[in-house]
Amino acid sequence: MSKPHVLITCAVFPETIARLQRHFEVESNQDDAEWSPAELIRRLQGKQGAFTTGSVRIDEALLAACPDLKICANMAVGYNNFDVDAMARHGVTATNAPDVLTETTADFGFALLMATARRITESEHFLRRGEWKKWRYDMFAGAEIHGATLGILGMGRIGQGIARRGALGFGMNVIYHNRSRLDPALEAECRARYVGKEELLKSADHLVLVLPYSPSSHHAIGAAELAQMKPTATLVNIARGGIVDDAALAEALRNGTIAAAGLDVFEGEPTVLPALLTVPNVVLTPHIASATIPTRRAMAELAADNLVSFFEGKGPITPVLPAQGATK
Ligand code: 8YV
Repeated sequence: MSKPHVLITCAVFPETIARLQRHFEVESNQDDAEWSPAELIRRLQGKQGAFTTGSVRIDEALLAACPDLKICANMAVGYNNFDVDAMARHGVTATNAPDVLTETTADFGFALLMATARRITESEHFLRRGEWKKWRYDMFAGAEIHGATLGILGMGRIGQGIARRGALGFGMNVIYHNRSRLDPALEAECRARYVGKEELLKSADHLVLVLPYSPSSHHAIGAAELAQMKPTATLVNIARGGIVDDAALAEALRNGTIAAAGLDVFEGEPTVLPALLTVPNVVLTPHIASATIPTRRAMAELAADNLVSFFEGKGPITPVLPAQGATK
């Protein structure tokens, strides 16, 4: 029996390719070439499976042009690069990579919060520029972390991980807002109190965004929301670009509406709004929240496991709704 054909759309661990080659005819992209939508469609001809990342868009036009495709396995927990309704219509299964990155990503969210609140990169740049001439009582004075109020918008697994770190590690008062409230036992375990969005914005000393991107979360934090925050507050976005209105944020950072921001994700990334590059009170990282080798390995392995399980007829391991179980 001939093996299914799979396209790996990005550079991955050599062992991931080797594993997939045991099961499939594989075309890979170890040069990490930037493929246009037309090039991606061309390469997907005759392929039944695709190994994707969060930057590979799977939409109606692509699906209509790739009739052989049966499954796309994302090496990411977020899947806003998938038009899941279109995938369901075309009978293409979508899978993501949840759980394996939760703690690593929560660690990074906390690291970014601390770097932002304690002005770590801003002060490092000052030092590297040779501007450190003497000690001063208020030099790079930042915001307290321990005992402060930590606000979390989006209380899924990663949000819960951040809540635990804040409450248990730093004695923070944790408040959160989410589409739905956690059950009381989980709330108690995370030591987090549910509040409305307005109270979250007004009360948080540090606000961390961990909600998925969807049309309804587009610009969930814009000029109006930033204006409700404390002028001493920090904002951290490890969720998705587009949840924050980056132009409004650059303006808010410049005029002191809020004190500082830490951003791992951007609207239109990898392009970053030039206005953000010139404000000093923002820590910028290139979408690396899940970037540790063990975690990236686990993400790649789960994406590969999904492809193997699917083509062995056992079904996808971590399907994404609403295309759950949809097969061709
Ligand atoms: C990925 C992420 O690195 O999992 C996610 O949703 O944002 C990151 O962990 C990125 O999406 C590449 O696939």
